[in-house]
This record gives sequence, structure tokens and C-alpha cells, in this order.
Amino acid sequence: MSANASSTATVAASGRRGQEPASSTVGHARMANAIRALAMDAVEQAKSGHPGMPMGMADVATVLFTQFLKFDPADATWPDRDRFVLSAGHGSMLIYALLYLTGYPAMTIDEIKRFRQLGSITAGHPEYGHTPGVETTTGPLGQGLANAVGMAIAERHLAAAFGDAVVNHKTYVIASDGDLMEGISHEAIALAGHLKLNKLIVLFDDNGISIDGALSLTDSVDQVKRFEACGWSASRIDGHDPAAIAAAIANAQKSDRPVLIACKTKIGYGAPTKVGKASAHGSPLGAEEIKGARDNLAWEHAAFDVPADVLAAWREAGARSKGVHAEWSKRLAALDAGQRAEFERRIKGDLPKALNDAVRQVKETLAATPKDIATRSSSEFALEALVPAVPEMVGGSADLTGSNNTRTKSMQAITAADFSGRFIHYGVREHGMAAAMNGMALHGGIIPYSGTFLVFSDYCRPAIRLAALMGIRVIHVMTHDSIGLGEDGPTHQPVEQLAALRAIPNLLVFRPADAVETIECWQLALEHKNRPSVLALTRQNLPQLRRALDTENRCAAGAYEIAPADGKVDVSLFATGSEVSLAIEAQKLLAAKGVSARVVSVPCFELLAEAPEAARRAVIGSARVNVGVEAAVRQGWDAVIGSAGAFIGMSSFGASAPYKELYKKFGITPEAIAEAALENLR
Ligand SMILES: Cc1ncc(C[n+]2csc(CCOP(=O)(O)OP(=O)(O)O)c2C)c(N)n1
Repeated sequence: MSANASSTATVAASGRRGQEPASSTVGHARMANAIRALAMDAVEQAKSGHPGMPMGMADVATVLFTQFLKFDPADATWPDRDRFVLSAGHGSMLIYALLYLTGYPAMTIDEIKRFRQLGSITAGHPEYGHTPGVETTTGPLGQGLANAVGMAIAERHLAAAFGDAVVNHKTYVIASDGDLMEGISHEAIALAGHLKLNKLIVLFDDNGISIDGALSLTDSVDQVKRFEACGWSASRIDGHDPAAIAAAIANAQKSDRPVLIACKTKIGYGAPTKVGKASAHGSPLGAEEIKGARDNLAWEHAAFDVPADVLAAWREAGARSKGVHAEWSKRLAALDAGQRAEFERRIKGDLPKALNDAVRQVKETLAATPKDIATRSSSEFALEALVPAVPEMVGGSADLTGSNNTRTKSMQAITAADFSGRFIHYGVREHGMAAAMNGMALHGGIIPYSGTFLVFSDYCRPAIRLAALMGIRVIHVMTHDSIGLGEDGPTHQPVEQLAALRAIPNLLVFRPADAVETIECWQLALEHKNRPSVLALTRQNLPQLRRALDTENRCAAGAYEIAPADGKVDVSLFATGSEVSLAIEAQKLLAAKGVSARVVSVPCFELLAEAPEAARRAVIGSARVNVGVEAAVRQGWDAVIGSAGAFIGMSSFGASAPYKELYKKFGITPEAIAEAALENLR
């Protein structure tokens, strides 16, 4: 601290000289101390927050933002900006201070003063879409790091498609001990190392402190060795030595593999008694400690007061990349007009016109030659048309490619040597995959879709939740969606996963009943630009129920009558996916007993819930008896069938056996559906 304080004093005394940039006269220490002061003042005012990490990483962040990061506060969405991910989102005041100091117009000092208050853009943890300049929502540790891997993949893929002249940027991450302790970090760094993502640079806040105290309580991993073992270049530096930080980041620019820089720092740097202690992590320092920190740092300014010369130096740093931005705009303008339009379309996230033709073509083929196949195969059939029509789709699977049917015949794999492919073998890394998909969507220019078994949605859930919170378009193909997968048994048979996914706000959960619904659900997932989707698909074959050409997307309503009643309606049978055909069989059994039933397919609960009230009421109808059918738990179904409705589904885990036997054992049969209807009519 003393070195910092004395250099601060010298620089402060020297004032501005001639035409030199403000930053060279103000000096590193005062610029970094501006971050420290804003962080401790904002946390103090909010009476909550995390001052320690921003104070500890202020030196690293200052070097990065003043010397390396390519960004333009006037255009937070400039496609070729470097991405900066604050994976340790609890240190949000670090990024808010940086956005304010470098001159993002929305980030005013008043917003800093309103840290963590309702309606401010300075939420407790950084939120994408809420704060210009925040690239991804972080807070759940490990997610940001894994998002960054997706961003770095997206950068290489788009560079392969459009050339380095328009896509050529780095992805920087600040990650903490907590980020690196989380399991997802391992999936992410292993994938990054394997793909040799050399433009990914992680600055690790190696402060040896977490909430419970010293890291030695819980962890003895040598992170440098661990990253090296995963194919990274890794080194250790003093995270308070600006020259060492700059040298390490400069070195990283030339790496042929991803780079970890472990920056030895002191949490709460500057605080007299809390420095280096867990007590600096997550609560206001208190007036005494703040006063002591101001003395230590020779920061004599009032709370929230950044002196004009320091602010000018920071604003200058914020304007550093303007020339580079202008050059980039020229290069973009010089692209062939078609290429440029395509690049701009993809970055905007608009779909190509060819999508509608592709959907129509699939429907025409299905009408001409119906397919009684599993919906996972219907999805593959749909993808054979969609993938060529929508070039921004990048598929993948977590080592279940042949089961998820997500790779079409023409797709090449993305490899370290060639990023032009459109399929990613994510390996057995569902969580890392889902978070990387978020990173790709956030980067822009890509619609990621990928595959695993529905039961492993639990392994993806934290990332799916964040995709829903951020409102980004990622599409999860999740096959083997019920006991219908059969012999693999209850470990692999989802029972509660549909309900659990439906509980996530803003997520669309589709469960198509046949090949026609599958292409319709794919279309909807693609068209919903601001929300993620899950397509729950079967392993077992299903009859194609809609055999006549129907160009309307019936699934868009969330539910529709797939088999009307004959005459007045006694019973409404509601079903999803593989159980719709069972409901149609039950309808026949009921008809034989003189009971008239209608069958409603419910491919998407969320779209049904959001449908106009009249349409929703009409499709739900007013039969004396409602029966819901889904080979899963009842939770969530009352919204469709009412609490008095009967439900045919699962109330326990499944079992290992051929699937037809399982449907009988668990009573999910046309006979059981008909019986439930009759019983409720009595
Ligand atoms: C997945 C997840 N688990 C737990 C938390 C709560 N949490 C916030 S920070 C933190 C650990 C703090 O240690 P570190 O990451 O080293 O940050 P530092 O103390 O250095 O700021 C924890 C457990 C979280 N944000 N995310």
C-alpha cells in the first residue's frame, strides 16, 4: 500500500503536463484508487454489497481497461468489441465503476449512488440487458467463465464465416476462487483448452479468500497446474504490480492457447484492518475502515467524488478504441454487400426468409409421405431442412449425438484447427455446454442448439435459468423424454423434469406429439428471439397424427384441438407428446361406450398460458370432465385441467423394462385414460 500511496502523491502533485495523455500524468494508482473509492462508497451507501473484490482487482482492471480492452462506451454493442466478463459477479461494483469511469452514457454517478436500489441499473449482481456494457448476467459462480468459453467459440466461428477483418476480438474474464471451485469451471476450461481458444484470457483473482475464510479451509488445488493440464498457458503474477499485469496481458496476446493469469491480490486492498480478510468480502466496510482506507490510498476526496483529472484520464481510456472502431466500420463497409447484409442480419438476430420455405417444405414432405417415427428423429428430419436455411444455427450434443439426432448429414464438427464447422462435440459436459451456448447467443450472430437427455436437464439447469433470466435464444434438444425410453431405467427416465423446467419463467418447454408438431415447435423456438426453449423429444416411435397438409402453426397457440368430439362434448382429454396418440385411442374407446370426447394436444404450457384469455378458454373448453395425460408428474397440470381434473401420469420413479411394459405397469394406457374419464363422469 505504501508504494501505491506514495506514487499517488507524486503523481497528484505533478498535475497535467503539456499534451501528454491525462492517464500518463494522473498515473495508474489514482486511476485504480478511483475504482476502490467508488466500490467502498457505493457499498456503504447501499448498506450491502461486496467491496473487497473490486478493491483487490482494481489494479488488474485498470491495466486491462486502459491499455488492452477494445471497447467503445458510445456503442456498447459494437460487434467486434472485446468481451469482458466479470464472472465473479458479486464484485459488481468493479464493472459499474469501470462503466462509469470510462464513460458509458447510461452509467452516471447517480446510478452508482443508487447501487442495489429498485429501478437503478446497478443491480446487486450484473445483469445482461439491464445495464449497457454488461455482457452477461453473473453471480452464480462459474457461469461467467463458461459463458466466456462460448463467446470465444462464437468469435472464432464467425471469423471463419466472415473473415478476421470484421471479427477479431478477445474475450477477457475476471474469475475468483469461487468461480474456479465450481464444477462447471472444469467443464469450461477443459473444452476451451481442447479447442485451443487462444483469444480467451482469464484474470484470476488469486486472493486466497472466500466467504468462510482462508481458502486453505477448503481448497488445495494448484490452479496454474490445473489449467496447464487442461491445455492452457498459465502463470502467476503480483496483481498489484501494474507493470507485471501489463506484461502478462501483453504476453497473452501472442498465445497459441487460452491463457490464465493468476493475479495474487489482497482482498479489500487499502482497508486498514480488513485487507486480506474474509470480512472485506461481502459487507460494507464501515465509516472508520473507509476513513482508514482513504488515508492509506491517499484518496482525500469525498464519497463519490472522482476528481476531474482522474475522471478525464479514465474518459480518455474509454475513448482509446474510437479509431479502431472507425477502421472496423470501414472494413465492414468494404465487405461484399451480400456478406455485409448477412453479417448484420445475423448480429441483429433476425431470421432469414428461407426459414418459412424450409418449414413449408418439411410439412409438404410429411403430408406426402407421413412418418411414424420418434420425435427425436422428426427433429433430425426438421433439422435437415432448417440447418441449411438458417446458417447461424450451430448444433451440438453432450456426447449423445447419435441419440439426440442433432447432427445433420452435412454438418462438420468445429475443431481447434477449423472453426468453420457447425457442430460442437461438447463432450460429457452438460452444464458447461448449456453455459457455453448462453455465451454464443450473447456474443451474437449464432443460434446455438444442442442435445442431451431430458433427465440431464438437471445438469444444465443453472445455465438454462440464466438464459431465461437474460432473455436469450438458446435451444435445448432433450430426448428420451419419459419412461418411454425403456430399458435404461429410472436413472434415465425423467419424471419431474418437465414440471421443473416449466417452473422457470420465460422458458418455453415444447413437447411435440408427432413429426408435424416437431417442425412447428422448432419454428417457434427459432422465432422466439428473446427466450430459450427446450424441445422434449421421444426415443420411441410415434404415429404421425396430422397427416393432411396444414400450413398453419397450430403449436403457436400452446394447445389446440387435434381430434374434435363427435357431437356434444362430454370429456376433454389433454395430452402432450407421446401421450397424445394414447388419448386419441382412448377417445375411440369412449366413443364405443357412447361418450363423446375431444382431444387437445398441449405442446407448450407457456404459450397456452400466454394466449389471449378467450382463445385459452375456448381450447380448454367446458366439458364435464377433464383428463390430463403425460408420462410425468402432475405438478403444473392443474392450470390446464383444473384441480378437479383427472390425471394419468407418473407419481413415482420409473423402472427398467421395455417401454410398452412400463406404460402398462404405470397405467398410462388408452384403457386407463378412458376408465378415468368414465369414473369422473359417474
Ligand atoms: C453458485 C454459487 N454459489 C454460492 C454463491 C455465494 N457466494 C458468493 S461469493 C462466494 C465465494 C467468495 O469467494 P471468492 O469467489 O473467492 O470471492 P472473493 O471473496 O475473493 O470476493 C460465494 C460462496 C454464489 N454466488 N454462486
